[in-house]
Amino acid sequence: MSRIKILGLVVAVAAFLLAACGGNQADTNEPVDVKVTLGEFTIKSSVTEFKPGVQYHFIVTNEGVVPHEFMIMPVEMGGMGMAGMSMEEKDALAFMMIEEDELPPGATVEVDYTFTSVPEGNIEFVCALPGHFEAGMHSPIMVK
Ligand SMILES: [Cu+2]
Repeated sequence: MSRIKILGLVVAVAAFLLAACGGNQADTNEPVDVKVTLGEFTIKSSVTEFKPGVQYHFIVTNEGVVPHEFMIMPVEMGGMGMAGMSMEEKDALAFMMIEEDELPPGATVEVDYTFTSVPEGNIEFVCALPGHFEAGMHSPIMVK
């Protein structure tokens, strides 16, 4: 290949990359609303697929009759490790959390969160109050 052809190729690749970056930037300008509903013992979300670098505006409502909490965290082996963990250990694993004090019945809490990278493992929305996870209060999401 001649030097001119290689230069042309480099310019074409650079132009393509610039275009791709521009597209991503447009996406991140507006936060994406994510409506999450907590109940006994369910977590429902309007969005279950997330992209790193995009700002998400979580609107979390407790429609249940007891307080709940909301966490985004890795759940290994279908949550089998969760039972042996203290609340502090679970909290330390969480990417983001809204504590039960802030989510009494009927409460709505809004929090912005951006995934900085694609996390390893199975990521789920979780309520880790004693017995709640086991009763079904977790819901898998995708970050890719
Ligand atoms: Cu709960």
